[in-house]
Amino acid sequence: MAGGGCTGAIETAAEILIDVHLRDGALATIADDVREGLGGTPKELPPKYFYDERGSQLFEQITRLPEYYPTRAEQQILDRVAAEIVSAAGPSELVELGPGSARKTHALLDPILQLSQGATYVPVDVSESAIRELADRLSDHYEGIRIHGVVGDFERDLERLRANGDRRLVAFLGGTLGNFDQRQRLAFLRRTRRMLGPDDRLLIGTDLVKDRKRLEAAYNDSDGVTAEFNRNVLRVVNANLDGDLDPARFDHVAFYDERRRRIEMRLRAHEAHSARIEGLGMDVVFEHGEEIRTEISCKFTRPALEREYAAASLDLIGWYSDDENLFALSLTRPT
Ligand code: SAH
Ligand code: AVI
Repeated sequence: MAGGGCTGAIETAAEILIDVHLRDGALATIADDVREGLGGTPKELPPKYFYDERGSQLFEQITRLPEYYPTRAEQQILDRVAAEIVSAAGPSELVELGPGSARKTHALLDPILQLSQGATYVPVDVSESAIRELADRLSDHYEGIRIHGVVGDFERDLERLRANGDRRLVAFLGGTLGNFDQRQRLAFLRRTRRMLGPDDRLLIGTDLVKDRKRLEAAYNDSDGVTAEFNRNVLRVVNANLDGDLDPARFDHVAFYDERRRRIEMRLRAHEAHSARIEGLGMDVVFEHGEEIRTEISCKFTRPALEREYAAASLDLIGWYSDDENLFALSLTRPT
């Protein structure tokens, strides 16, 4: 995301189109989000700012950590049920919100392209490097695929996705729904619901409630990759708003809040200091031990999700879990 350009469309090859909506998308909100988030108490920053090129690479490393089970669990489910879901839904377009590297997406694209040669894949991600890399890889891998990448914010830019009359499968994998709080989830689900025609389907991956030990290990890996990912949000703020926030002055903190069923990730200042954010004309003072909340990662149960889907006029029509019941895929359709 850092260093991204203005709105525009770049034809990179006959079958790849990449739209870039940054200045009026994700980056349009960074000044307001940082002013509000670091100006208020308690301090907080939205998780979408983790993902510049370095942040996207760090997340990719997280997915391969022994402690971080969600990616492997979701891959296992997809390998088992993706073909069945695709054959029932019959999509000729796959829209994926926040695909990252889109490694797991192969499980959906393989059967979609078998069904419909020339199907369209529409990945929407704030990370420009992620969109460009996946577009290169997938266009090499799948002959005939049409890729319409969108570099933008799935909280703001969904209305821009042109409906083309094709039957759509919309995928939101990885547990990213859990990075919203309940109010944001409802707003997001309702907005996504509005993209769906009667025959379209929405497939959502969510992490499930489980024991604290397993959860906390996943967000406190022994190699410190998650800690670096967490600190990366400070680098993104610095790069975009000419700041001098010092990542080395913050400890990584991640714990499970059992009552709220969510992991909270924070950065804790281990000494009192202040930072300057020139782009906002703002000095930020940190007390010793003061924290910035950088992410929540909510964990779910089937009944809780079913209620949330219903509130967004979505019917749960399929529920798929892995062998250990760690993670689930929900298949929904508009009511
Ligand atoms: N779906 C992938 C990646 C999950 S990481 C997987 O399951 O492994 C979350 C992804 O969502 C990242 O690629 C990040 O860049 C993207 N993302 C986060 N917030 C976003 C937003 N508001 N709009 C668009 N993309 C966003
Ligand atoms: C993208 N999202 C679902 C990840 C999660 O588990 O909440 C982001 C992450 N944060 C720390 N590790 C991984």
